[in-house]
Amino acid sequence: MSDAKIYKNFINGKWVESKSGETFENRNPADTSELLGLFQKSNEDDVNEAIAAAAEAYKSWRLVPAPKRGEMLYRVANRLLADKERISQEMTKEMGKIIKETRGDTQEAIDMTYYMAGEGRRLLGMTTPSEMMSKFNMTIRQPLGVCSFITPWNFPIAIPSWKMMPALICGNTIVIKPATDTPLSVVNLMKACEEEGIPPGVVNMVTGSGSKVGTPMIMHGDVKVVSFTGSTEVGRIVSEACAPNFKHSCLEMGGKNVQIVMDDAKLELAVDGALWGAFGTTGQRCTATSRLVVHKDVYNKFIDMIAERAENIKVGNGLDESVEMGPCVNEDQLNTVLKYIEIGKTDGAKMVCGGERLTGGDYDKGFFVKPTIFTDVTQDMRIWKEEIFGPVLGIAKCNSFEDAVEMANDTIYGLSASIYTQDINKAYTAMRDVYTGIFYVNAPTIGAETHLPFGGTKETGNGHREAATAALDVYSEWKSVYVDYSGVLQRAQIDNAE
Ligand code: UN1
Repeated sequence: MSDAKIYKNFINGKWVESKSGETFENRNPADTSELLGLFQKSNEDDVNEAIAAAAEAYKSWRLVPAPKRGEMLYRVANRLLADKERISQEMTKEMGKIIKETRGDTQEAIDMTYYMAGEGRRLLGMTTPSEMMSKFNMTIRQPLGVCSFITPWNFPIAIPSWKMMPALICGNTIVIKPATDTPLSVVNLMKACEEEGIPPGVVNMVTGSGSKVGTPMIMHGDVKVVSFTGSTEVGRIVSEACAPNFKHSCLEMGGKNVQIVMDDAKLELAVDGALWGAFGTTGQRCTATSRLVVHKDVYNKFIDMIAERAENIKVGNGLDESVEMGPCVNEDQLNTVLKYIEIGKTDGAKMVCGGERLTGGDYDKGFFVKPTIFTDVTQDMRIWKEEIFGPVLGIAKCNSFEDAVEMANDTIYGLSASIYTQDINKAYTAMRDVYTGIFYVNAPTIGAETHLPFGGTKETGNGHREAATAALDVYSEWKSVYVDYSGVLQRAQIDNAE
């Protein structure tokens, strides 16, 4: 056995080994010879223990005044801020995205934690008049209990924080299963909670596979909310598993996000936006720009401009500050990207740059692929329809603004969209008519801020939103409270007509 560092599960305030006695490896996708550590290959017994701890902790955590819970979250945010550089470096090593982006990821978790800490002194309900005399009406938020979180690898600490912080401030307790590619970032989040005094059992982490850990986390009878970010395919399974017992589920799934470029757009700006949207995070964002719809009058010019720039994107190890795009997260993801490149060619799209794995020298140590652009993409092609989750951008031509809006909506997904135009009427019309959860004007499809709702329409989501106060609706239920201080029986809707 190697001398690799062993990371444990975090259950009831303690770091513990899995009952399975087994571990799995976490390697650097930019250099697979680098082993970051061994993590617990957990099973249902571990999940049951974590959920029992969370259920027990819930009894007292729900009664801690929300401002006190908020104070604890402020300390957790301060801790994350103090450790930001280390956390970000470790994230780049386990996930591959460039260091500027992992700093952004960590910052998103810090922002979310401060934001939800502040909610501790709000969690606003409403008071409203009663239809009867001497009666007082109000609404209060009540927590639900134990929440199970299944989180992805593309935002290894931000997305866990989007789920955890609103759940905690509302008074719930949680169990999280991080993606097997990025467990170290969630270990860092757990450590911050442990060091800043979040009581034992309030936050728990169990690492391992979807089938051995994720499934029991969803099925367990004491779990009240399941929040999942990942593919629409898996989200559908989660949704169906939750349905029989009416367990709440919050699902954040696929995207096939579009950037529209009109003939009056500032083309340099639109190219900057498309490159960042398509190739930032190696295209591995659910908000990534994977479709570009460009007006016919600027189509050829735009393609020349973007292809040249994409060709010169510096790909490499994300710890090198000058690198602009890191590797794919793992071999499977690389193979998916290469498969879609072949599909694009077979379907008749024209490849104008990229299209292959990067090899030679340090590239051979990791899962690197060139930023790839297809033009002449049509609406019947698979690269137009299917989420790729990699650095592959498809460009299609539109004849008019109306055409562009129709094409933007031609997808089963509805996460993010953007339009580049100088015409305010077109911008507002697109804002109204493109049916997504997030919309940008003269900005790329990525880059959501933590104090606005995050999520999508159609097969991207199931009606919930993460982040902002919208997240509180996932992790609390309304209770309407009526206090009658008249001293007599007053019957609503019946006898108040006198
Ligand atoms: C995701 O890809 O799942 O808006 C989240 C953005 C980021 C979050 C992306 N703030 O691109």
